[in-house]
Amino acid sequence: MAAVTADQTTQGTAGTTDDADAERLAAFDAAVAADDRIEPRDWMPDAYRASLIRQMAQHAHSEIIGMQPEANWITRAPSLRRKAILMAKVQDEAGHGLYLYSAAETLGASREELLDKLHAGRQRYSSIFNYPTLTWADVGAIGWLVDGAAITNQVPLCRCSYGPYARAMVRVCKEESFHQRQGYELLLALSRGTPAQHEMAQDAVNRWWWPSLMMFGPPDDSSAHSAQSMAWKIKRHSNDELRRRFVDICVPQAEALGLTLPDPDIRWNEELGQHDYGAIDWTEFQEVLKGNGPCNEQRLTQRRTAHEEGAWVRDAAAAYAEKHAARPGSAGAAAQPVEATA
Ligand code: FAQ
Repeated sequence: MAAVTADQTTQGTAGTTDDADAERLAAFDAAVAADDRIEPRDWMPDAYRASLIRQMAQHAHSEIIGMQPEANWITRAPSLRRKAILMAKVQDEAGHGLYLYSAAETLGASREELLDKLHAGRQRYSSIFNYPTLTWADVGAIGWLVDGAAITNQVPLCRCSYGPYARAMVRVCKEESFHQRQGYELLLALSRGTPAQHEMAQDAVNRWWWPSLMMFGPPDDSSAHSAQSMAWKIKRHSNDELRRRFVDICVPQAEALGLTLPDPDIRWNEELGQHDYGAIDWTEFQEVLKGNGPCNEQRLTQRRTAHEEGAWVRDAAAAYAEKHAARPGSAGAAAQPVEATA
């Protein structure tokens, strides 16, 4: 962004603080309008920073809490191949959390602070991860539908106005795309398997369909943040636009899978060139957000326990870094072990 940097703000050319503020805001607005990226050292309005931290924190928390429902099946995967794939996928989700916490750090929000807020119930994570994984087919339904919804939402975030968030999304989307395909392939194998396997796949889709639609957030007329986030080009599309796009993607895929989406009201709308779909139970969504979903308590308790049990790892890593930083002539990175060459 060729705008005013945070350093320059202390030496603005305008005579008064008001003038300087107006100049910085105008530069920020112009950068957003021109589709330039806002970078960490650029000046930005406090509300823009706060809104990004809110969304990115929720996103990061979703990635790490989202490891739980699928990790539940790692020990029970039906083959070594499926187990290896699932382990890699769950590990990828941890990686996504790390990119996002690092991106949030560029806004001045430390990972420690964000995790404390998650554990205290003061920041959200996606509603979808408060549903249980009851059968092996749920792993396929999560890959196909949950990762599919995540990609639909996140591809436009690759063009988010905030540089570090947009760049993190590029890699995340590539990996989510692979996750979505493995879920689809898993469901296809079950759908074409025995009648019992087909039934298990259909039951998983029945249970995950509606919560997946809720991932996109409340309807546009009750979305508190959409208008401002879209004006700032954090979000590029509204919740309902993306939800409808997701339905359009899923309808032919369900057909190819030989599975039925559990909504008798889905039909092609010739005029809109998109599918219509049935009414979403927004009361259920609000209840999950309030903490009353089937697994809210379990997910948060497990997260807090994992954090407490991992304290020794964080302590050891910090002690190691401190020891190496204190070595004479060491700049930290120079103290890394060097691989032997032949
Ligand atoms: N769950 O005004 P809006 C994944 C809250 S990653 C919980 O519309 P906004 C990968 C919202 O925060 C999935 N809360 O908000 C994976 C706000 O509350 P607040 C996560 C929700 O921000 C796959 C209030 O409702 N992805 O799945 C939800 O403009 C498999 C009003 O809502 C992201 O986070 C919800 N579903 O739009 C991992 C993507 N929806 O803060 C493991 C980035 C809304 O006022 C396994 N985030 N709320 O208290 C976004 O795009 C947006 O934040 C939205 C919400 C679209 C989620």
